Amino acid sequence: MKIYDWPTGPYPARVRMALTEKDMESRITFEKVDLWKGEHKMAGFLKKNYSGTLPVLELDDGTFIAECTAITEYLDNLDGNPILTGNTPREKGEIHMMSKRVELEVMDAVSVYFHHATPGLGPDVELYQNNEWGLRQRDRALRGMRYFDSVLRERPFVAGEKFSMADITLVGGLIFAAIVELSIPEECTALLAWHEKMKERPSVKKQLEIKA
Ligand code: GTS
Repeated sequence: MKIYDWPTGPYPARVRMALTEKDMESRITFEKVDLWKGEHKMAGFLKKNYSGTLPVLELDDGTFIAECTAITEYLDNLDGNPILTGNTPREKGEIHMMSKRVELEVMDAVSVYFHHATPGLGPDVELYQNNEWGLRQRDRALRGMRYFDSVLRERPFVAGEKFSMADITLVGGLIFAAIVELSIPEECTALLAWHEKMKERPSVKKQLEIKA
């Protein structure tokens, strides 16, 4: 299998961390797509993923799977041991819900802030920017961090008692927040403590060691 990605990118990081957690990296080859050159918006790449985003997984039969949630769900189920996306219907439902909530309230919000209220990927790639929308999403991301702080006051991991894809998604969101210099508010002590604990995991450590 092949993954088209940008190694330090926060979204591709979710897939890379999941692969490390599952010890599956040896089954994948990686091909870099240069975001700064806008290669992800060029016709050849858009045939692989209509949305023009990374990462994209290419299966050996030529099938393309885009969207981190779909890619990680596919990979997690491949070995018949879905430790990251849940074993029971209830676990699956809760993990999916919390992971989606992290996307909506933190990760995608930070992404909109980056693309709209900062120079983003530069004028050749950012063809439309709406500063006000970007700033609103920055504030949404900060509210999201406060929400996840309240969640983590009640339980050890984002979706409950076990580490899951929802934790990986929040780590990805916070990687993006650090890139745009959006700090976790200091009163979010549970979120900060959880983040420190996550940084000790080999999968997260490995991702954070990748140099741009
Ligand atoms: N919903 C998509 C997913 O979950 O896969 C979003 C993917 C996404 O936004 N990826 C970023 C991208 O392609 C990659 S990175 O910023 O994390 O490196 N951004 C480029 C763009 O122009 O949106």
